[in-house]
Amino acid sequence: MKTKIGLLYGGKSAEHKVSLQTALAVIKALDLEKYEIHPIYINVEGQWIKGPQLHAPVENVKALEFSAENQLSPLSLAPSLFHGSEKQDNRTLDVIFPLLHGPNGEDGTVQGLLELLNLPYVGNGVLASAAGMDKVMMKNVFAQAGLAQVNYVAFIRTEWEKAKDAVYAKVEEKLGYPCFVKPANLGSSVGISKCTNRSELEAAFVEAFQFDRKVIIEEGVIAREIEVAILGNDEPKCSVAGEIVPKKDFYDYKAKYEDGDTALIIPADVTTEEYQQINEMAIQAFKALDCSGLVRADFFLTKGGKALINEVNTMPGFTPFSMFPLLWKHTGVEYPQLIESLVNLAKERHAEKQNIKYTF
Ligand code: G1L
Repeated sequence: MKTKIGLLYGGKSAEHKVSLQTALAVIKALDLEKYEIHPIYINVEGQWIKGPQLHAPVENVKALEFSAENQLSPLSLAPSLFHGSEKQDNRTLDVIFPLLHGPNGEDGTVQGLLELLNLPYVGNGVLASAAGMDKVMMKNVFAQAGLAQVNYVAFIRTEWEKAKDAVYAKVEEKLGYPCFVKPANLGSSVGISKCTNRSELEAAFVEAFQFDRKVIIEEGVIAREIEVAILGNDEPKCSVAGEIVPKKDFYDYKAKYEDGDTALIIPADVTTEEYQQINEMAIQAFKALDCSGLVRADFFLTKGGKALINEVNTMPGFTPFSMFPLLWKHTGVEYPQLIESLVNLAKERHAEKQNIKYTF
């Protein structure tokens, strides 16, 4: 019997278009002998729209942007409630593949909905998705796990508003310059500033607080940026390492997302000891955050060969040209195989959960 994949994409976020491109690539890679593809489009208004089952790859993203006529209540995805366009076919969707970013998608909310519906889904659960979306939470978890990372401090808006000078003084005392000011709660690099003095620091706080009520300030380090990809559930495996070489001093949102002003080097030129360190830390981070399915783990590697974990991305870029799939390709796992593994990991995790007792 074919596995029915519910492909959930689009969304009310800045990455709507990225999500569509990714959905297109995933559709192309899914083996139609093994999988039925049921697209579910979330438009920019946030409406859920069920498309017709796909029997062949689609040519472009236009074919994935359905009009609001076939609106669907997210709750109707529930096994007992599901009535798709194929009414004669009572089988529910077997696995949901959520390709969504940002608030309502990457922060655990969609995962929560899928939990309530008891539907298997690809990737991280509620806890890891939510913790992975909040830089302060994530770093606190890493600290508790004993993972090496740069020094950081965090403030909420009201703390800052009440005593700005004390806040700046604390940053200077704990971290000094240069430092980076970031909104705690954003997957991308909007609202991020590099500061080398007090007046830049003041401007950076104003900027970052536009995007979140919580701000994190990180010590600036001179280091290479190394990333690895993790795949698995309870026994996660690590890919080869890749390096990101920014062509500018500091890689801002525009350089990263619009200009493609970075070079990816895979495999990264690191020593066996450096790779071993990164591999172990990435798996530790995956476990500390209770991740499942996948994660991209980003590191700083200092001149002295010390690895510091920077962050993990629970929903990494996922086109065949993104770091995560490229890292697995160089490790010997091609894109279609990667997708198949993720679907199997989703089924596995869901099956295990069915055996858990909730009462006694
Ligand atoms: F489903 C997975 F595999 F967990 C998954 C989900 C989402 C992998 C990668 C992504 N990535 C994204 O959603 C995106 C932020 C790149 C937008 Cl498409």
